[in-house]
Amino acid sequence: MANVEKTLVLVKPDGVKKHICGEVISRFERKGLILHSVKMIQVPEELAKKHYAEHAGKGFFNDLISFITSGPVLAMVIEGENAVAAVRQINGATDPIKAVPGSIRGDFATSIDENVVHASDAPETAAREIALWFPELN
Ligand code: FUP
Repeated sequence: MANVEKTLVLVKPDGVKKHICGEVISRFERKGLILHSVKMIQVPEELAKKHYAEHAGKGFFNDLISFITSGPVLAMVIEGENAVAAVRQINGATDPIKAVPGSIRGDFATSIDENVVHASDAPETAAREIALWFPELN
């Protein structure tokens, strides 16, 4: 297998409340990706701010932090060939209204501020985010 990658995926509080964690995991597994590590976490504010550091100072930053800390999150490391791009394709576009039906966001969300899932956007981001959410793997 060429280009095996790991990527960080979160089922955000809205996804956990909708009881679709299993559905989300199924979609990755169906694609042939592997569930490498998984945990439920009540996100500390400090972790949330580090995770979303690239958005610090933007108008929606405070709402982003409030939302991700509002309830339990399912954090996982997904592994497989081209995992970063494959997971983002399965998740669909950031804005659920632009996400195609059949993608997670296209099927389960209507609003950009509650869009069910997060996934790393590049291999370098994945390395940073995995170290942040799963320090025990280092
Ligand atoms: P993504 O790479 O798909 O996770 O999306 P971004 O890094 O661009 O945005 C991170 C999160 O910020 C998104 F999941 C939703 C939220 N967001 C807003 O709430 N409003 C915006 O205008 C843009 C992003």
